[in-house]
Amino acid sequence: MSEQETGTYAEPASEFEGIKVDSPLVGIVMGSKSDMPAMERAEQELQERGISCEVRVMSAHREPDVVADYAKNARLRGLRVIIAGAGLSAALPGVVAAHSDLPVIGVPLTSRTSVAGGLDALLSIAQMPPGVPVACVGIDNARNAAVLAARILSI
Ligand code: RP5
Repeated sequence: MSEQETGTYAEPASEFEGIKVDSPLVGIVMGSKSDMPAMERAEQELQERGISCEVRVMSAHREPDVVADYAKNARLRGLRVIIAGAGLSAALPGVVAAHSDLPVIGVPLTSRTSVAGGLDALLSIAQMPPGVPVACVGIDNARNAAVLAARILSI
């Protein structure tokens, strides 16, 4: 007999058990663990605004397949904006944008061997080819990436 016929219905709570309702809206990714101190400012800003986010370390050069999978699945997983920080030849934001149509905000970072105070990363992120845009905030300004993400989300 069907639920309708017996008049007994499954508890809605148990039906939805395991479905995460507060899945992250913003993905924060960075090319190396060494980028964490700078990128934590983006996480902090989003948390203060009550915007759910996730933080991952993945390198466009060292783990290209991981980055491609993450970017390809991002929209399906409920992400709406991706913040990507990297230093040196900062390919991460551009590679994420190549594999996803979500808005990508790049954060150029300084690192131990940066050239011209991070200008290497700034140009790597900003100089994307036509049709594959990446927004670019100031050097080491991960907080602004979070503020921009909030504006994109209108939250
Ligand atoms: C970039 O190289 C990373 O984003 C980082 O800023 C820089 C140095 O990385 P590590 O050598 O510290 O891992 O890919």
